[in-house]
Amino acid sequence: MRGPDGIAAQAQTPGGDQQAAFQAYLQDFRSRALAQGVTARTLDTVLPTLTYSQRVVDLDQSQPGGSPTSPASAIPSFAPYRAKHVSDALIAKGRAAYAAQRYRLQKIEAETGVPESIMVAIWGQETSYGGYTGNFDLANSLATLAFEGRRRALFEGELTATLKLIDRGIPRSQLKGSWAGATGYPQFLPSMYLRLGRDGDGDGKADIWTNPADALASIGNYFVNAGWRRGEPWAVPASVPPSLDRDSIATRMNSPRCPRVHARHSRWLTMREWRARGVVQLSGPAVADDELATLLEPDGPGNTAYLTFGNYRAILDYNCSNFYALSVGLLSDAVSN
Ligand SMILES: [Ca+2]
Repeated sequence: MRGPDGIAAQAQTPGGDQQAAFQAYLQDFRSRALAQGVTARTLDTVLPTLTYSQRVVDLDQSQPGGSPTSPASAIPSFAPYRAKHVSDALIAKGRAAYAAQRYRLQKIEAETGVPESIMVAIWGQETSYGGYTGNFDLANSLATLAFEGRRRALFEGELTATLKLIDRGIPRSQLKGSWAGATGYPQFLPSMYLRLGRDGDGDGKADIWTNPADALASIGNYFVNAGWRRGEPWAVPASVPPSLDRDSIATRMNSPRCPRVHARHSRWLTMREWRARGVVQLSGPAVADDELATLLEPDGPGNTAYLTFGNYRAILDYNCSNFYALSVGLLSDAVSN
């Protein structure tokens, strides 16, 4: 990650012109937000408090996706990532969270088909089970990013959604999160909360900021929406024979969404076809012969490989990174064992 002393930080000093342009943008935005159904009362309360945040812009521009110079070949090893994200401490805290929420989780799994441990693992990966959820004021960050304009449609939509949450009575002091607008235990974007937030404890409110049951129910609902298939695993570890002809299993698909992540997987073959090629499941649940899987070798040939199923894509939908999806799955397996 580039430091805040990079070129971008020097090019845009938040002087008077910048703040004036930001205020002009907010005036334009106000009419669009009214048309979207945000109340004038909320707009009149929130908009005058917003200021352009150079820090948020610097963080946005230091993202890998924001720099066209990051080399595609520089894929780090999964092992150190795994050590950090599927640590003994996260597993132990996950088991405690799993036990504490069990009675609610069982109900959510029965309703959604999403495994209890997958919901817990997302909570663990996103915020260390609620330990850290971010301190950026959502309205201020999202207004800044919308004004900056690199992804205005996305961030203006999220700013509008944040104001709708305030309209619903959620206090602004609670609407904090990452610099990019992810909020609460599951790190939902505000629009995602409006669409997929769920009440998990029956009080009629979906409080993903302080209530684990509501956060877990909302995560479960997210996975239903992302196409999670009940009773099917996410992936299983596999051994790969040195003789495997990798050209013959190369994918020919070009995914429209995060193509680099999907390009690291083989094409889809059935478990029967994998076995015929000498790729053998090492552990995990029994998988039907005609189940389709892709082969992922996160650290290349000779290291641990995974046969990944349709449900792996639902985890990628939450956060499109192979290391993230593997960590969620492995933490889930560890928590439920
Ligand atoms: Ca609730």
